[in-house]
Amino acid sequence: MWPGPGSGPVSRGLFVLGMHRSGTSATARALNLLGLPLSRPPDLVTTRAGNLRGYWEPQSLIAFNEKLLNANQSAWWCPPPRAELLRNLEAAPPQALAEASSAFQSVHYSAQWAWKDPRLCLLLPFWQKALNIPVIAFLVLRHPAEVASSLRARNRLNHVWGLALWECYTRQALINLRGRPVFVHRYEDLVDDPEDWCKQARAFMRRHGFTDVPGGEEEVASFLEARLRHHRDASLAPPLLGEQQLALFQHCQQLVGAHESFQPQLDDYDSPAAQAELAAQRRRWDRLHNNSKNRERKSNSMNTDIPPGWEKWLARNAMLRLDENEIVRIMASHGFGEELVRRELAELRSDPRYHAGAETAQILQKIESVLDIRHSLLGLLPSTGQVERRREVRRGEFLARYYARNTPVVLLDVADTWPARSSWTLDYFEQQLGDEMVEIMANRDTDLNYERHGEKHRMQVKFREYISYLRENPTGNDRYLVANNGVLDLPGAKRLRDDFESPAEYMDQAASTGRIFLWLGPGGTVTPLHHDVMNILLVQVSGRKQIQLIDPLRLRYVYNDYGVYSSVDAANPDYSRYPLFAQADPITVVLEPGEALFIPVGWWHYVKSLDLSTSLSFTNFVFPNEYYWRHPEPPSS
Ligand SMILES: O=C(O)CCC(=O)C(=O)O
Repeated sequence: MWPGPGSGPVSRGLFVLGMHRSGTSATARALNLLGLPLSRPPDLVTTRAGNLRGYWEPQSLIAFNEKLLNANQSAWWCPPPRAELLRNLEAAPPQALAEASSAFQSVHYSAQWAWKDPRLCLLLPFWQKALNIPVIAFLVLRHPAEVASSLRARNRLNHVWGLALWECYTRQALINLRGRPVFVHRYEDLVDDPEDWCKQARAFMRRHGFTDVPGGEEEVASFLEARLRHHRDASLAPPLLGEQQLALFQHCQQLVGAHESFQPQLDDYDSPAAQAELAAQRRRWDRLHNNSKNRERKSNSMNTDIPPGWEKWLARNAMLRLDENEIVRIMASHGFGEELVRRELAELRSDPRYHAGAETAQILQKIESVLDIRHSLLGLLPSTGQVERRREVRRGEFLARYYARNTPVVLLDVADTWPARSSWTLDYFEQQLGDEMVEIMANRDTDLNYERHGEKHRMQVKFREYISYLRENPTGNDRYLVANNGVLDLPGAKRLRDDFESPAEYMDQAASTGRIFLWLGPGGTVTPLHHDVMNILLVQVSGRKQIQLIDPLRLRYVYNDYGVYSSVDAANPDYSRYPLFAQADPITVVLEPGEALFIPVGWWHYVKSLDLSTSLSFTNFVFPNEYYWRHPEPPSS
């Protein structure tokens, strides 16, 4: 059970500082594995199954910090000049400090903690005042060119901008940490030699009164290994550093190591180029911010105006070239006058932003036509709409017929010799792992979107308690041990790994850490319609599962509203809201014990257990299995 908000002291903590994209997340997670809690788990930002990347930072405090920057007419991507920020933070009223302290205590509940947010480079003086505790810190450094390339790939910031941010965050971190105990390391120190890093980090932590937990080195190494695999950025030409940036970077290199009283030697001011770039970005922030304020004013003052939801509907359909009369007719049926709608359309079409949107929509529609044509051509084959069920598929054939062709198949013989097939009973799990703490997803019955809100549903239990729950509840959807709980990566779960093996024809047996996942739950568990970001082999060890599969060529029929999720309940589609889903053409497969379903990357699937069930999913194929995805997400403000 997690203690309630604000129940613990905030007396001892490690602040993890460093520029965005520098490895602060990996550092926070590593400290966490050495024994420092990061925050209440529901508040922690991490990501989905099979993707071990996470940000390992409490969401509510990120929001708090971003609001602090916004109050200074800035944001993480356009930080304010240091002197101005300090002046404003210094003048923060007691109420703001009390609010900060209470926000902090509601997520950092334990007597010791680590807190990572790159914004701390800028905001540390404020937090020190609000929390009134000694600052002890880890500072992570990464080469500015790598940071800038990463920001470009991930946030589409150009190199000049990325370097200016690196310079500003790094400089402010160094200055704000002056005189404090600081452990400075490079991202690559952690990645290249996690064991040595852990040794040094432990020594530093102990010297400063933190209690670490034994072990953890192996987990740190395997976390980093998995992270690295997922973390390669597209290689781009490295940006050129300015003279002052180079000097700052070189000085940073000299600072690597543990300091009892950190004494960096540097100018207080960023290079003129960085200052100019960030000033330009702040003007952009201001324009964006004030424009939206003006819009708010405009829509408040004119009650004959079209509300934002309808404005968006109208703009989208105009860009998708829905006939103007049809737009007028639909809006009229919702009470909008014809003249108003036609005026709004004319105004919209005179805006260059409309033309940019319309061009994008045309390309999108063209891509959709290509997908539809491919799907209808495949429909000419009698085998389309069925999933083959095969034995003895050799590696070459698997590649040529299924993997490279993005075609699902049921493999009937991959688990024939696994001891797990007979030994994995609830009694056996209890005997082998009963005393281990495991994570499960819980309270799913209280939340229609339990899969999307996975973070909120994580719960730690003794494995024995979960087994008792399964005995008492052989059916239901409230609790489920899923891939995302990472149980097989617990040191105690090693014993289970001797009970099965990665199918050698398709899998790289040496690369299994962090890439094989256990699913254990009652009959009736449902994993709602989604797709994975890589290829998966789902092997049924015991019990049956029913799976609905939808070809990625049917993308526009599944209403992919966010990330990898569909908004349709595939078991009970509401066709009045989601009429296109009627053309999604799902294929149903029932997986019996011992059978394996190859779910190719991007294929949508809805999974329901028909019995109390144990499955394993494998992602460690011998073939490349990493893809670059862009998903729908809410527009950033
Ligand atoms: O077995 C389940 O409940 C879901 C499996 C799944 O969706 C997956 O492996 O991606």
